Amino acid sequence: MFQESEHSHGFLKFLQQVLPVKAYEKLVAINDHSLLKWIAEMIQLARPSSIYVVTGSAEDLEYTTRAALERGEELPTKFSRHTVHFDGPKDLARDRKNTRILVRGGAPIPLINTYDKDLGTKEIYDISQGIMEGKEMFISFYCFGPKGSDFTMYAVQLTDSAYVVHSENILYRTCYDEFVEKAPNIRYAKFFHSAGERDSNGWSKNVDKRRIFIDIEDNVVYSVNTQYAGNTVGLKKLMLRLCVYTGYREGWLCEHMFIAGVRGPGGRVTYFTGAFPAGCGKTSTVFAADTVVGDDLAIIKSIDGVARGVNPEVGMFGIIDGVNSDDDPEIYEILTSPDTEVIFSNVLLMNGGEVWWRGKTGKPGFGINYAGKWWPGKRDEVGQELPPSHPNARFTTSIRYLRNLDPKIDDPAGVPIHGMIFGGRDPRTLPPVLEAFDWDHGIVTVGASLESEKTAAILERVGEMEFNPFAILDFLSISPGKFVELHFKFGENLTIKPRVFSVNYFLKDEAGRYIADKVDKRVWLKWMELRVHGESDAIRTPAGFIPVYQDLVKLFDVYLGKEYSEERYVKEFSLRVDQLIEKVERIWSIYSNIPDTPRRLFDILLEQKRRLEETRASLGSIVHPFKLDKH
Ligand code: SPV
Ligand code: MN
Repeated sequence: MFQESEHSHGFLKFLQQVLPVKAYEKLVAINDHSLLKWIAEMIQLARPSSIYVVTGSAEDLEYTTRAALERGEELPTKFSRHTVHFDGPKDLARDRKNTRILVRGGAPIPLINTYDKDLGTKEIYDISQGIMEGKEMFISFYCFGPKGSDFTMYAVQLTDSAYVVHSENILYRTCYDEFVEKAPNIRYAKFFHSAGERDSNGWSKNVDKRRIFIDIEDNVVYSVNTQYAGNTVGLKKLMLRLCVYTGYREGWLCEHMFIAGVRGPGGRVTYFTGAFPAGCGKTSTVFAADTVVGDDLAIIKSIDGVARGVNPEVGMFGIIDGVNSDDDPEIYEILTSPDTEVIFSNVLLMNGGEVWWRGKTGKPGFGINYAGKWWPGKRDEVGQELPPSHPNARFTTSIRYLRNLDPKIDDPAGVPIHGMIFGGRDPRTLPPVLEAFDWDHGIVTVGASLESEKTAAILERVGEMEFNPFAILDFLSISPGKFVELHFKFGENLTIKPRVFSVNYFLKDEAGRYIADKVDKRVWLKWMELRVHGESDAIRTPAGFIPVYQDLVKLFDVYLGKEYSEERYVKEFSLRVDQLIEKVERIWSIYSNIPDTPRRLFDILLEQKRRLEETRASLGSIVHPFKLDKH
């Protein structure tokens, strides 16, 4: 702790001692003593051997990129701006168990992993004593949103990982100047990260002491003994939790959603957001749209009664597994161009500097991957063949490389959101596209009811549906009940409420075959675009609106040059009433155990169930769409 008096600040003296002159000057140009004091405290705790302040200048960016290579956090490839990072075999994904929301007294929040704030802070401080000894600490500053925007939040990252800073320099807008100009009149999050001790492979050694603790009250996140970006890159999923909490207190939405534009008649662009659990088509939906604003996160506020959204990021941290030149030509081109800047993580780096992942042309050859040296046919300790690249291997690159990047990506006012799409992996129940009756109905029966099939290897549980409301369950810092209530309130203040849609690309027929083609999502998007503008009819079912057959025939012809048979329509859009009722019951029972769920959610579920039961009584368990009325 630092000695304070009216005229002298102990923390300033300390900073002056430990920082090189230039770095000290850069820091104290930020007129925010509480920030400087926190930085001093963290330096005193972690005891780095040197400190580097990243202002975002070309020199600083260059320094960080070089440091990542020199320190073996990233490895070079045959292209100078493509590098490979390995997280290590025990650090390949987000750590749900050790990611906890710190709350005073450790009060439980339904479905959220909480921990007593004092105990958590003490634990982190104990683990972090001297954790940066012999290492350099980077201090960097970012905007979470466009510059000069009321949507934007701010963040300071302290880390001993050049890989984390390099990632953030790609994924976010560097923002040191804004701190100098605006602090202390800006609100910012503080991220403290250390990869901890690293072994000869560069992997974090003490993963048993991996902790990701999120202090929502003080806007601080601590992350130690881990490297995987979902655990370490402060502004990604750690910021999301802080942002959700701030939004809840202030009445706006921070969502795990993409933002994309769909072109309609006359060239108009209509914006949609979309929430999907991992592996359910989120990225492919973004690319099936016509313009891209963002691929992962959205901040949505009501401005003059209109929901407007910004993408707080400017880069993508995307799944690379399966990315191939036929299905994902644009991403593939970015990932294989010699001039782009890309960090590949947990792919195969072959001898000779070529990168390989599942989906890349050519065969994988000798090299290194997430588990060390790799050769064709290599087996792990239990005799299982080791895949060359990991299923959660990823790429980090700028969104600005995209040809169809939306010109409004940097617009401080964001874009108007006319529709929200929710999608899961659902083989049995939901049709490919469905529109809710209204905002509240959509929030309850689509967003808050989002589920996705488990694809884990636990055989007897495959096919079970996993509850993931708004595809944000892993990132919620408040109760799901409160999150639903927030959406109701948000809707009340809107004069134009976004339409709410459900999509499902994974419906199977009786023989267990997927019915839809990968490309079909483009048609569902175009249908939704027309619905938003009231330019397409629909059939009213007890669960929401579905497309009219003739409209789909036209859309398939115009956008895909394909015939759409009546047989397929009947397969895809026949209402599976028994399953829909079961879904309502499942969701009902989950929220029954969440005490702060608003009454209105149960009312809406009950109405839905009643409508479905009435339909079943008159039309049976599977209802042919032609038997239902046109709206
Ligand atoms: C996700 O899992 O939703 C991701 C990757 O976008 S992570 O950063 O790990 O959350
Ligand atoms: Mn995500």
